[in-house]
Amino acid sequence: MVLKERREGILHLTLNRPERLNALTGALLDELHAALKEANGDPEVRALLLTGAGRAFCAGQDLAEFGEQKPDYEAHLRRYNRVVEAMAGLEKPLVVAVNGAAAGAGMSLALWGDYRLAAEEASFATAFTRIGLVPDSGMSFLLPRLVGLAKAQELLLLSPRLSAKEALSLGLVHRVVPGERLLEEALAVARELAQGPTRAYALTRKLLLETYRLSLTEALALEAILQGEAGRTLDHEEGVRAFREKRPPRFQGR
Ligand code: T3D
Repeated sequence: MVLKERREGILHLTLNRPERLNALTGALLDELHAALKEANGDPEVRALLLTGAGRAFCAGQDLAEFGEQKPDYEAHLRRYNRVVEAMAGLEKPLVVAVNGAAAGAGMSLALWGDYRLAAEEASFATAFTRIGLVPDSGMSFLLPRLVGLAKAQELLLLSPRLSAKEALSLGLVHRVVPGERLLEEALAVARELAQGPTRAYALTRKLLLETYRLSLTEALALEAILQGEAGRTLDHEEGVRAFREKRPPRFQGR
């Protein structure tokens, strides 16, 4: 259900239930969680790329998973939350290539990428309230931060289906490319990130999330602590040396 392929320091993950638009089941979420944890602990992996197989990126929760049974969503969400915590806590950058429809929790997963590319034919829909649910998988946390409260209200309450172009204009994705070039372009970004200063990226990710809940004084203090840590890395030494020697740096991710 989750295809894994490693190359050039990149772990390429593909949600692979194309016959169901890669809709999320408990088993798929568990596989995704395991892959994220494994990647995080593996120093050879210095960037991740997430995409979907077939014509969709991910249609969110598989609405057929529970059949006629009434699911215990609160319990089921623990599986989602583990995945989201793993994505938020990644110590390497995550590139997301949205190849088609991203709806509900599928849209949430896409938004957790640090760099998000969309194919021209991709679309985005929050979808939750359309089926009488509230936003989950971090959508209520991320969406207003990405697009502002007013737009988040509209996207969550009315759930319009946004084109890739609209998503770009709202800042939901960083770039839109023709579908046939999506993977190539996403891999190029992932490759660049995989050759970068991995610790500095990890600490930057952490800062960007943490500062939302901190006062300015606390944010400045955290910046100082994490700068101290970044300053002790070999990559920082290499970055300064390369600058002085007027050559591109050769970062090792340490
Ligand atoms: O803890 C919990 O479990 C709660 C967590 C909730 C998290 C959530 O993600 S809630 C939101 C769930 N997702 C949705 O409500 C999205 C539903 N799907 C759609 O809105 C649309 O299908 C898409 C925008 C994703 C794609 O539209 P389109 O026009 O390209 O395809 P389609 O014709 O609507 O769907 C094609 C088939 O996929 C169709 O099946 P059929 O008729 O060919 O047999 C459709 O039923 C099926 N499908 C689409 N989404 C889902 C799905 N089957 C199961 N689960 C889905 N989410």
